[in-house]
Amino acid sequence: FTVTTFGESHGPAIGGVVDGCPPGLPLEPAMFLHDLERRATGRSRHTSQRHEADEVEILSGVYEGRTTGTPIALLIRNTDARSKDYAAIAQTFRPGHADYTYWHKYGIRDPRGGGRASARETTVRVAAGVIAKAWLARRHGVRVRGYLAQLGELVPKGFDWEAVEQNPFFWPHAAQVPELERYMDALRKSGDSVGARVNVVAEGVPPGWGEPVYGKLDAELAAALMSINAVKGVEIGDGFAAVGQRGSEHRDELQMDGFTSNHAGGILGGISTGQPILASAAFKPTSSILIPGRSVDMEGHAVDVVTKGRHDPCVGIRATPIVEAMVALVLMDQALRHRAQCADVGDMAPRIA
Ligand code: EPS
Repeated sequence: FTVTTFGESHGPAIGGVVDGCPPGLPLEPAMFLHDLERRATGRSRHTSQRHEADEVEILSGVYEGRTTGTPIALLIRNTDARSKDYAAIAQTFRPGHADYTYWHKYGIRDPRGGGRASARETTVRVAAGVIAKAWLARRHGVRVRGYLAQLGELVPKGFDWEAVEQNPFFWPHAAQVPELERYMDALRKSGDSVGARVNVVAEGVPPGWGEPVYGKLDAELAAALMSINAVKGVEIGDGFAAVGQRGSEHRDELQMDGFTSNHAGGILGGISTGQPILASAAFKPTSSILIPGRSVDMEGHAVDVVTKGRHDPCVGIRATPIVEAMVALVLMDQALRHRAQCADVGDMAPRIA
């Protein structure tokens, strides 16, 4: 099961090909609306004010509302591209941005904005994730959902899944939302940006998905989450907090009615335990900001760079659906691989709840 994407932020369209989806899965354009809307720009004053329609066209792989098993090509036309936003910085490199590394790798400056480095590319990941979420839910009853677990220095003071979809931050504690609004308004006025942490929980994953050495479930998740723009850290379960724990604390004890804790984040030895999978991604502060930063231009002169345009003061605010999508894509791939190799194992292994 593979996904590839194409397109630039300021080109005519973006899109992708999802290959290896089993036949027979009901799929229609309306199914993409919800998650694409959750990720989209311009839906609150706290994100980029670019207004994209983000409508998915299914070009192939679906017949009479069901997948056929052939590659599913998805197309999303850019409807609000404005590459002239980048004219002022086209000869220089934004500090902290991939402008610099792309130039060294390809020797070409793409005038169409951030091009492939823009978070616009993540639209297609979310669209592909819709397919994976639908297949996982239908075939295995798996549910993948996420929330914003930190915004700059703010952390949730309570937790309620119901709250997450009722505010533009995906924040799990409703009473704190006004505080987040004030925080973001002040940040935007200052011209600066902040980072964020997104947590994702996948429930209903049976024990046994993953590989023991190469292609470990946690390694695949880490690679998938790290491949999202601006991600600088990934944790599974307790992640880096495990460094300061004792074995007696970290190990998840087993009883016949289940595990007593989930420090491992639902994965042991690269294979799912049957507990919820817990993954977390750290997003860096957006590099395109209004505060001048030192850089060099392409002729080697020292310059100060200020990035105007329609940028997110915190790219993590819109990232919850993206992290969910990447987790779902990895789980679907692992489920299919597991089915290919181990479908006959059945209930031979004794199970706890
Ligand atoms: C982004 C910068 C802005 C955002 C964009 C992400 O776009 P651009 O500079 O390419 O016009 O609007 O997000 C989207 C367009 C999107 O759909 O997510 C960036 O620097 O990553």
